[in-house]
Amino acid sequence: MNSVGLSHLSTAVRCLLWLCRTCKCFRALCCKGPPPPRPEYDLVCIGLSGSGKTSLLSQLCSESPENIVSTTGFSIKAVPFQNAILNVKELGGADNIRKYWSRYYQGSQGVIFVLDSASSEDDLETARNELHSALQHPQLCTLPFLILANHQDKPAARSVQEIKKYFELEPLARGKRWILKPCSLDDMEAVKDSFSLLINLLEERDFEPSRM
Ligand SMILES: Nc1nc2c(ncn2[C@@H]2O[C@H](COP(=O)(O)OP(=O)(O)O)[C@@H](O)[C@H]2O)c(=O)[nH]1
Ligand SMILES: [Mg+2]
Repeated sequence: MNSVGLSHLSTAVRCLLWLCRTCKCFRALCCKGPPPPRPEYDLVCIGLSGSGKTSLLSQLCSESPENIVSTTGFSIKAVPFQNAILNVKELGGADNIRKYWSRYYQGSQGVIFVLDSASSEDDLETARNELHSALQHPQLCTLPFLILANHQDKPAARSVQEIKKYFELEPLARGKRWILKPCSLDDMEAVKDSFSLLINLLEERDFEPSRM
């Protein structure tokens, strides 16, 4: 390149730099940086053994269903969504583990409670008692809750209205932010929609004056 070409090039570069410095729109187009990081939220996922916690979370992480084993202690998964990453701590739901759940609540920003809508009356009652304890626990009672009435594909599954009534959610959870949704492993799009609603609730908390 000759000296005239070089001088034109340097003028063009200087013009570009000036435009970037002075014009916001031009800067937005020309100096596009990486997208802003997605917010992360720490959630706790509880529910009796067999309710489907690991299966649902694994599907959301696109993990192979063959690798699912019963959760004896707890496990943590980073579940990616378009507008947020949810760091979900799943607590094992066996009888001898549930009494330790509350030791793992600290730092949670939201709760996912999974129940088997087709379970026996006894198990449904146990699930109701556990959900009531969680909704009233000092470390969880102010957090948004997503309650997933799972196993809806089974003929014996109770409807979401039956579960709402049986779990006495209306009086207990009045004034709290909670979402109750029917779901099954067969319809992961519906599960993702339910998680999007939970993310909306978590985002709302970010803008609450008390947290600013
Ligand atoms: N039919 C049916 N089976 C499910 C559903 N969700 C989970 N399961 C099955 O229930 C069993 C227990 O699931 P798992 O995810 O280990 O439950 P967890 O103990 O709550 O983690 C597995 O065999 C799953 O395949 C569902 O929506 N419908
Ligand atoms: Mg599990």
